[in-house]
Amino acid sequence: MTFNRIALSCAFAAFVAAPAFADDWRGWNIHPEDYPNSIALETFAAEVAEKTDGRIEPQVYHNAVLGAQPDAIEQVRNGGLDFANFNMGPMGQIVPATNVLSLPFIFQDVDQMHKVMDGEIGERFSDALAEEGLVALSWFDSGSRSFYTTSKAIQTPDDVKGMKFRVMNNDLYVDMVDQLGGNATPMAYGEVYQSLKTGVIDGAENNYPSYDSSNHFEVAPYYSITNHLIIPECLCVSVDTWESLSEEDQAIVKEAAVAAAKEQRALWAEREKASRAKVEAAGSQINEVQDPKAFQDKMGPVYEKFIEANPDLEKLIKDIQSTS
Ligand code: GTR
Repeated sequence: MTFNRIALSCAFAAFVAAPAFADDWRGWNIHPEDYPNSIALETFAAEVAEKTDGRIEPQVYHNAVLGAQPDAIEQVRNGGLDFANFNMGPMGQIVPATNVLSLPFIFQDVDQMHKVMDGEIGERFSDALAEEGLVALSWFDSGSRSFYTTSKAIQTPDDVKGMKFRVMNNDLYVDMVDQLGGNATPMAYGEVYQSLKTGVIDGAENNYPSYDSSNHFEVAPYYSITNHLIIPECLCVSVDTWESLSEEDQAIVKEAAVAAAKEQRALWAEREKASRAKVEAAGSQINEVQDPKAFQDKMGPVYEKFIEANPDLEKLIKDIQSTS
């Protein structure tokens, strides 16, 4: 009898400790589990679950198992998914202001990108995203992107002539490769390895950690340092999900996202070095381009066309360029 009463009260205590209905959040991630972004997303998920006492249980789905990035952006916008780590590249097709971040050589370096995104200009991007259903809670690093190819190193813009490159889903990148005399094919990240291997494309472009984790280095061993794109990434929550939260939970989620970004940036710095060392050891040829400015000098028409189509964004471009 006594035993039964204790057992019953324990069961009751367990029942009241766990929230009646935990809010299960589904989070999209393109990268494998050991990638800096993935580790930071897991930290975010664990912290949100802990600090909300299990009211929210975020789960991260790695390796793009929930779909390609452009589709995932749509799903977070319409509330089908709750959160994600998105690159601002494919975002440009939906939130035009974010296209400014995809202009080649818009940032001088990654430090300037951090200054811009962590300051008032970053808030302007967050506002533009919020209007399209995405709450950007913090900004992740994605380093800088360079071209890599299957058969020869790129030294000058002339070397790009006639080559076929995979780019992310954004017309700006097609214009960028056009200006270098190459052909660009927008393609999902998950299809690039096979396309490089079978010769459907001659090259692609990315940062060292993605060049490594996607195994593209195995089939495109010439990595030429052009640093032509520096594109930030967000930890974004669906507006629907966000608006369903109490103020207290919003504060918890925001704080966890900011902490996750801090962790991601620290892990990123280490991973860039480790990935470069790994691909070099595996036989990749890292080619220090002698005159990266020659590539930048070709980008005038990309800017002109963009500003002509988006005159209201010219000031934003200028504000970024003058941030120091
Ligand atoms: C990676 C980025 C991904 C994805 C990928 C790509 O660097 O983190 O979100 O945009 O590049 O090239 O598709």
